[in-house]
Amino acid sequence: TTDRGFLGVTPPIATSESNEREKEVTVTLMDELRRQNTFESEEEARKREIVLGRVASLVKKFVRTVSMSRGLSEAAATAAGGKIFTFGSYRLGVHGPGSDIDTLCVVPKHVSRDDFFEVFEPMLMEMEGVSEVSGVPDAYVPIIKAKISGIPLDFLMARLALSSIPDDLSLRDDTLLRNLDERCVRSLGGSRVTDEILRLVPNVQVFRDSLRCIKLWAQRRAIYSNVNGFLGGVAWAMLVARICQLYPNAIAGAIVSRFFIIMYRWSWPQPVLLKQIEEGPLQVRVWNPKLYPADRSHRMPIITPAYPAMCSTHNVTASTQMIMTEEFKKAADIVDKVIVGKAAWSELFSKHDFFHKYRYYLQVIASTGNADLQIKWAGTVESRIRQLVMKLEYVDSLTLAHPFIKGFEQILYCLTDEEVRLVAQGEISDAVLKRKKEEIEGKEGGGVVYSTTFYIGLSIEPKQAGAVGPRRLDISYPTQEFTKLVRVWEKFDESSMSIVVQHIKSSALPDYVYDAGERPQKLVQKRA
Ligand code: 3AT
Ligand code: MN
Ligand code: MN
Repeated sequence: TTDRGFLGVTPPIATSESNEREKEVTVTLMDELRRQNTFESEEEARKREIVLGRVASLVKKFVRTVSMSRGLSEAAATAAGGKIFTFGSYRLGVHGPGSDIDTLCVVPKHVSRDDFFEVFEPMLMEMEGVSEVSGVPDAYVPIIKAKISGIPLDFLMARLALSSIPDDLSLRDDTLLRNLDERCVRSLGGSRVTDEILRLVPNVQVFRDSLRCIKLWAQRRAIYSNVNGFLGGVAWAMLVARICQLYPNAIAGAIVSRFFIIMYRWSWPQPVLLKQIEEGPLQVRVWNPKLYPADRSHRMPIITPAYPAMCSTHNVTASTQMIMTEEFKKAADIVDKVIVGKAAWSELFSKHDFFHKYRYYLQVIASTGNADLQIKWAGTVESRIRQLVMKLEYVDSLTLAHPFIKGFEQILYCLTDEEVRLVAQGEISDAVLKRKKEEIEGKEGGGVVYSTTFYIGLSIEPKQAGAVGPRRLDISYPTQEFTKLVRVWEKFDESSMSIVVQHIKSSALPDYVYDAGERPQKLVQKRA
């Protein structure tokens, strides 16, 4: 708590303790979260600690090795230190079984980023129990992914302007960022933000339990995804943290209930802040809508608490904002019923109805003939989908363009070149969808096509009374603009990558978008 006696940019709304009923529903909420398998086992938790211990030693060994190769004595090389910090869901204490451990490796100034990929990565590969090591040195935030004893880890690195990294180093001091490479500043960001969030909530356990509930709800309702214009893990964490600040003595059941009501009524674009935005020692922009028009365009700004303050919700569009607001309302109604005993928590976590909700859908199909290339191409297309959504929002008769949060991947085995051509154009027949790899082996012509399909649900304005003829929906302009936009990607290659945007009726949705037994019955008959 600060010298003003509270955490946050305003005083709390209420400082009262939770009542008996709120305590009861907190117990049933935690039971439901366990039933939904959101917690890892004690065995897995112990395994993670062992893995982290081994990683911490490896980072020290890495720093020592590089230090000695730079001519430092053995004693000086050992004193150079090296330290790991975790961030992401593991650091927040809301990870589930199978979550990764996001790990930042902090090294002294004489250890370079090249060393991280040329020395640390091979050391990692040699470690016992390690698999699937893959480094991406040229990413915006360079990263090494690996699995140790079956636990996935993401490794980032930051090189500080210090000659040694002591075990008790803290990353809180903003002046540490001075004279650092931008990639190091970005890599430090995740850890500094998570630590700051934990410092800014009045009760960490209440925050964790509440966030675990909100994360599960957002995932089930298909509104957990930063790239697609919804909110990512950090943004959801900051929203929950703000509600915790407003009710410092409330327990999880009460926080969750207030969360939905307050978020439903929030007067956007008023930002959600966990503390006042501060200036700092770098020549970087700090979020400021008074100064920067780009920041003024943020519809639901949720601002990170560590310097340099940034908006974590840059991708939100008019459509995704509407969808999230509607979900806040629905959830608030369910939680109201839970509190009076007329609903169970499980209702809050019911699956989304995206593929039942709209009459028309857009399919955005990205395909290539190569698995590695497909990951990059599909990722590029996905990261531009919000641009398509924004263009669609300008179409008169469209009230909403609802992007689904994940793409559906297919490997298609084509018998002929003609089939390959059709598949690349988005004409994927049932025969091709069902064909097995063995059926094309040893055959001339045809080949394998990797395709990823993204869906956008379209809500069309009802026809005006007295209007003549069917309502025509013309989306050729936004879709053409969108395909042009993805083709200007610097690595785009006409001969190996294709992109198709087409609209289909809901009855033509493929079976793979539904769980077993989920497909509306009438439609199944019509198709048969
Ligand atoms: P999980 O439990 O792991 O699913 P999480 O919140 O830890 O949830 P991630 O591991 O995907 O999620 O991400 C952790 C943080 O890493 C969040 C963000 O600060 C950073 N991050 C994630 N993806 C990227 C990315 N593509 N580029 C840069 N930073 C990223
Ligand atoms: Mn993670
Ligand atoms: Mn991760």
